[in-house]
Amino acid sequence: MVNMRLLWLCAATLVVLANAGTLKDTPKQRFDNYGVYKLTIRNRIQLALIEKIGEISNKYDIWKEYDEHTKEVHIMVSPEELKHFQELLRVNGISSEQMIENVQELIDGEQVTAAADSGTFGWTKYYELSEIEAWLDSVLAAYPTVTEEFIVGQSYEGRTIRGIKISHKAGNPGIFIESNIHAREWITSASATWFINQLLTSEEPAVRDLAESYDWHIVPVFNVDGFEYSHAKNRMWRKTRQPHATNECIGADANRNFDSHWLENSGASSNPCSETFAGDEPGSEPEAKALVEYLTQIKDQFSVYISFHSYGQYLLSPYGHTATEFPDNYADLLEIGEAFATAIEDLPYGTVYRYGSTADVLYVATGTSVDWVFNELDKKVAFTIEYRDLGRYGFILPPVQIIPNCEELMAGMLALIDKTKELGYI
Ligand code: 0X9
Ligand code: ZN
Repeated sequence: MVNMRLLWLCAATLVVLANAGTLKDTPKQRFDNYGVYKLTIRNRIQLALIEKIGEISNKYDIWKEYDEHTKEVHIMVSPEELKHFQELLRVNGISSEQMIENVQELIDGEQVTAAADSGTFGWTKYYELSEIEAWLDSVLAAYPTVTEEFIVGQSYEGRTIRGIKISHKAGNPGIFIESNIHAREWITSASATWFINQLLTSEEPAVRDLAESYDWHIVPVFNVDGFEYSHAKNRMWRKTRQPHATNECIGADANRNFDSHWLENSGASSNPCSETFAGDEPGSEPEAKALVEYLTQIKDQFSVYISFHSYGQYLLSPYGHTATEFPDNYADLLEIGEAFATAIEDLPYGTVYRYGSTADVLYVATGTSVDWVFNELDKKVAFTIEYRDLGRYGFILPPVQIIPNCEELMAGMLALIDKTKELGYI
C-alpha cells in the first residue's frame, strides 16, 4: 500500500516535471490573423464592456486604452474571437475601424529587416537584452572617464537592471531617464541607446552642450524580464513576469505599481489578468520597489525625470490620477510641452505630438513612476514621452522609423531642457 502511494507520488511528480518542461519550452506565441481595431466609444456602458473583454487576456489585448479626447480604444482581437467580437460591437452599437489586419505579418516584417542588419550595433533593427547589455559594456569601456555603470536592482527573475551615468563635470544638474518599463514598447530602448550614443559621439554644438552641461542617468531597459519575454515568447507582452499567488495570470503593470494614488480612481486594475493590473500592493513588483529605493537614494542628484513609452505621440505630465486638479506649476509644464511639440513638428517629418497632463489628454493612470517621482520625490519636471506612431503599426514600429523617431526625440529633448532651464528648474 505504502509502495503504491509512493509510486503514485513519483508518477505525479513526473507529470508536474514534464509539464514544467513543456512550459519552459513553449513555442513563441504567434499572432496570425490577429487584427487591431480602433473603436469609437460613445458612452460608459460601451467603455465598461470593452474594458471587461480586455481582461480576457488571451483573446483580447488592449493596445491603447480609452482616450478621453479622441474617444478611441485600440484593441487586438484573435481570429477565433472575431465573429463574437463583431457581434458584440453590433449589438452594442460600437463603431470600429480595422487598423492592422495581421499582427504576425508586422512581426515577421520586423524580423526580415533584422536579418539584413550589418552585425554591428546600430539603429536599423531591434535588439535583444543580451545585445543591448553587450553594447552598454562596450560603451562603458570606450568612454571610461565620462561614463559609469549603475545598478537599480534585481528583477523578479534575477536579472540585473542596469543603467549608465554620463557625467562630464561635477555639479551638473541631473536628468534621469527610465525606458522600456512596458516590455513590448521596443522603440523606447532603441531610442534610449541612440540617445546615449549621441550624448557620447555627436559633434553638434547643441548636443555637446546637452551632454556636457548635465549629468545623465539612463536605464535603457527597465522591465528586463518582460523585455526578454517579449523577444523570446510573446511580442505583445507588457507587464512584469512575477506570477500571482491566487491567479494563473502573470505579471503586473510596473507603471501602476508605485505608491502614488495607487489603484485609485479606476486608474489601474485589481484584476491580475488585466494589462493594467496594479499588483497586490505598491512595490509588489521587485523592479518597482528597486527603482523607488534607488531613486530615493540618489534624489539629490537629479531634477528632471523622463519615462519613455509608446505609442500615441504625446508628452505627458502629471497628474495621472485626476483630470480636475492640476499641479501648481502646470503652466510651466505646458510651456515645456509646447516647446517640445513645436520642435518636433518643425522637423521635415511633421510629426504631431500632443501635450498636457496624463489624465487630461490621455486617461486616468495611477501609481505611475512619473507621478511617484513628481509627488513623492518632489521633482517638478517629470514627463512621459509616448513615441510614434498613432496606431498604424502601434508597438511594432518598423525599424526604418527608429532613426526618424530618435531625431524627433533629440529635437524635442533639446527644446525641453532649454525651456526647463529658462524657467529656472535647472
Ligand atoms: O498607460 C500607461 O502606463 C502609459 N501609456 S502606455 O500606452 N505606454 O501604456 C501612460 C502613462 C502616463 N504617465 C503618467 N501618468 N505619468
Ligand atoms: Zn507604456
